Amino acid sequence: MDYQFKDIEQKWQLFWAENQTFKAEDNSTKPKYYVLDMFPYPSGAGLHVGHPLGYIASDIFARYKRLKGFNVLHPMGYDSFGLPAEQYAIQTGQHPALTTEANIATYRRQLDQIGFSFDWSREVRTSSPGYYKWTQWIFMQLFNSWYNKTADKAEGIDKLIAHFEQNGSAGINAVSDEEVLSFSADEWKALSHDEQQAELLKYRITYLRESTVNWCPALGTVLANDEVKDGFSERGGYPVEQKKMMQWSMRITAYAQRLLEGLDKIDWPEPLKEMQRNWIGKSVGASVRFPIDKSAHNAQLAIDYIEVFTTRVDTIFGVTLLVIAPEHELVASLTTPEQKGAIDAYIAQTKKKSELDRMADTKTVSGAFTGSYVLNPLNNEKVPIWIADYVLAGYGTGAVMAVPSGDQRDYLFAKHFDLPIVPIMDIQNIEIEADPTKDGLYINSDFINGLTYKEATAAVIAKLEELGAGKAKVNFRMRDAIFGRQRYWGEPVPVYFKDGLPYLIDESDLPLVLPEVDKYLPTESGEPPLGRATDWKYKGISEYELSTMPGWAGSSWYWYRYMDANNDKEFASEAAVKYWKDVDLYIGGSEHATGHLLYSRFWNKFLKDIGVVFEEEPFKKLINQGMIQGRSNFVYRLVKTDKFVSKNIFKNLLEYASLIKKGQVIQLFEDDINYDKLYNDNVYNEDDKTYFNYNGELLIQNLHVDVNIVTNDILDIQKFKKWRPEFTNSEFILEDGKYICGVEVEKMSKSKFNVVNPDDIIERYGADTLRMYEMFLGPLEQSKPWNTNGIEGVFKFLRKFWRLFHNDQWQFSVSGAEPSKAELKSLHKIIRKVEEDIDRFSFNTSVSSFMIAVNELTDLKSSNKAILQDMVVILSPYAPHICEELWTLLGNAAGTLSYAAYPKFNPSYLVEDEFAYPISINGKTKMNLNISLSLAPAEIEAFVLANADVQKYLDGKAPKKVIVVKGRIVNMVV
Ligand code: ANZ
Repeated sequence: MDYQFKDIEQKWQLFWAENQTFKAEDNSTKPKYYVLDMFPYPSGAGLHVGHPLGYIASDIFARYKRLKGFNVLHPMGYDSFGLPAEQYAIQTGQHPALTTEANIATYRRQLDQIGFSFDWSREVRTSSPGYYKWTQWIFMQLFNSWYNKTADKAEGIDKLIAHFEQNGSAGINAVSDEEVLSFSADEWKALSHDEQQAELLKYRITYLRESTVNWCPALGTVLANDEVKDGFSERGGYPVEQKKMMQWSMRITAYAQRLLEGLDKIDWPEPLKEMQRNWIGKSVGASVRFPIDKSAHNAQLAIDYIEVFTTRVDTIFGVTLLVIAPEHELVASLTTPEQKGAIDAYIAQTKKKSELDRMADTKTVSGAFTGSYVLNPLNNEKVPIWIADYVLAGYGTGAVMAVPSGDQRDYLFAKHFDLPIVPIMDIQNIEIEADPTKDGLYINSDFINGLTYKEATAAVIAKLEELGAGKAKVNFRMRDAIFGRQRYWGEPVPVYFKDGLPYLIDESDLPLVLPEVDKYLPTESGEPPLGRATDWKYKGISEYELSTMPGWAGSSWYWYRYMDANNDKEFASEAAVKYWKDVDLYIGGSEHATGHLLYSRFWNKFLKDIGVVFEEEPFKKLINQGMIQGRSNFVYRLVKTDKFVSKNIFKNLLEYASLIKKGQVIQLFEDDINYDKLYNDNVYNEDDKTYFNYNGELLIQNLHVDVNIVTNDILDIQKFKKWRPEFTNSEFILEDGKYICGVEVEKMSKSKFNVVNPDDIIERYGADTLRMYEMFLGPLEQSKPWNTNGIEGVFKFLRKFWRLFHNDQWQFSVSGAEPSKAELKSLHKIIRKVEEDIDRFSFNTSVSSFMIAVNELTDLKSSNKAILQDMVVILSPYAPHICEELWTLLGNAAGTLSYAAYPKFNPSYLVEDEFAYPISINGKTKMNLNISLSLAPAEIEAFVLANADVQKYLDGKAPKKVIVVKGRIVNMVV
């Protein structure tokens, strides 16, 4: 029978599902291997051919590892909370759960069709209560923990309370809010319950605190920095303002150093690690306290100093102003009545800018003077306090000692406002940031004059410490992560309120199920949608938290759930976590570099600290698959006509257009163009349908056309006319009888009509062809356009492979004879090649090697059973359906080849590939030696040196140098 991919693929997909072929064992004597894909958000559009790229690669790897004797965990699930379903709910009233359910069904159907070897018995959905029960449980553990810096790990809040009861706050070295109280044990005990709880909140790893957020009133939610562009929401373009709100946050900063160090121990792409390093942003510097000059209006101020963070404490003698963020808590108290107008106006102006804009804008100089001063702790000089938006409230201390002679921004600021600039270095041009490591020695204070950068830094820190005015400090750019959205479709936070303070609900009340609401919009009073739920109170009395968890909650631990997906007693059993440990291979997009991948590492470390998981890092090896871009096709319409010109004619027209500009005569479309008019000024004439305007520019519209009605860039005219009603009467100006479309590579998107649905490819060629073709497109990590031009070739290859097992009448027929040397050589070449390729994740190169091997075997007219059976196993990770079918036809016991043994490479079959290497000693060829071409240079060297004749020439001496040019010559110098 000819290659009937449809029947074969359906048959095996059914077989795998019915037999749970890919169910991983939880207890196995085999070594474990965990292959994970980033699980998808099930969007309404379904999968396009770009989505499965990474899944195909990981599936090949998973199947390969099974053949190699591993117990493979290869699960799949859905990150199913998220905005699109909620937006749809707002528009249509359809419950997001229903939309999500329908989308998941589409995804599942599409995934099944591609023949993935997922263990579906472990499927997870972040939006199902059985799953988010454990997301809520983890939240509770975070709430019940604090970070002990001395132990460098999270510990139970009970331990902190016990310490407070015995010793008060003394001896606690914690990651906490800035303002924590100092108290004795007795003082602690004297605090009221509420006061104690408020204090503990400053230590909990997840905590409620007032923070500045990007608030979008129109969308009724807080937006992340990357969702805001130029002060407007990216979606919808609504104004966004900075607002202080009570928000749940996660103290990820406690883990900054461990997150940084862990990067050195994992096998991830270097650029990705670098992004995380930058995001974490470790800076080594000092904190310095500048005493506030209280002679003026603020004599009553309770706070005595402003603390700054600086990485250049050595420049302290060049400080001529202190700049604090407009949001700094002291602004109001520091502002003198005379300056109030200017300060208020400036604050109003900065509210419109997002933090990202503020960081990005290095040119605009703006700010206002508060009217107050601080004193430089080292020389007592009076330094004015300004506010400016280049200082960010959330970084360091939100205050900067500005050194116009040392820092470019400070310099621009001082210039703009005509403030003094005191040089710190003996350099000519202070417009260039002073770099003491290059520019040499200090000049403006006896204290450090003549010292080098290192010496000056150490001296200043020592002096500040002595004065109690500062100390060395490491700062991280990373902030605590906001953990809440004012939206409906997310995990409810398992918290209720009593007297304004948050408390966890009882663990036995988990999961806290998302309540029903009448509308998915904020309430009239501006509360999140959960505020609409009627009778939704804890134990019937207490208000619940109304915000829901952010998108990253459910995805920050999901790989553990797969280890024990159906456990309703624990998030995963200890035995399962101990067995599966961590993810050996994780494949997914690089867009998650600083989101998902950082949060996951954070939660993983926390879960390890509390003893429920055992590895410090969750994902040992990670690969970012490239994006499959769309390959868009275009048609060219002459404006205001139904005429479409083929691509090269359009290009000619462009050339002619430039000729007209130059006033040259043209000859084109004799019938269509009135030349006389072209030369008049008023060439553009609607009624005449002339195609050029006054400037000689073409009036041609460039329209995207659905790539599914274009084959090899040739438009199917009949289909085009039917594609949209407005094209029914189209006319075409063809070239060589065809309409050729233009091409451009763009993002794959519905609006560009360049989306290719895997369903269509599978319908035409089958899943095995799709799988191999996606790999064939190029290296996995690279982005590349989808281009169906080569897909026929891959399909033909599979048919040719099938053909090897069949005679001319398409009857299955293989021979049981001894394989020939040539056959064995072909086979073992490919065994080795594919093994090497897969181990390097180079899937595209394997595909071409398969093609070569099948051509070789076809040329050899091979139908040898032993050879072909091994071929089937090697190819099966790539094209599993056809291989399963052939495996059965070859007479193997009923069942799957998924757990067959991977053929063993035997180098001896390749030895006849020899080359007669000239052996040259001191420039003279002494003899030729036959050596296998498969040997590496070092092996060739060893082989040559061991040869008795060579030994004779060397006369017992070791050569000084041996140069092996593989496949050419061996040179020795003695
Ligand atoms: C004095 C100085 C002199 C500085 C000099 C630099 C050069 P990184 O490396 O990113 O940590 N800074 C501190 N807090 C800030 C804030 N909240 N917003 C904006 N800028 C802030 O940068 C630390 C440096 O950035 C600090 O060192 C401070 O300026 C500024 F010749 O202090 B420097």
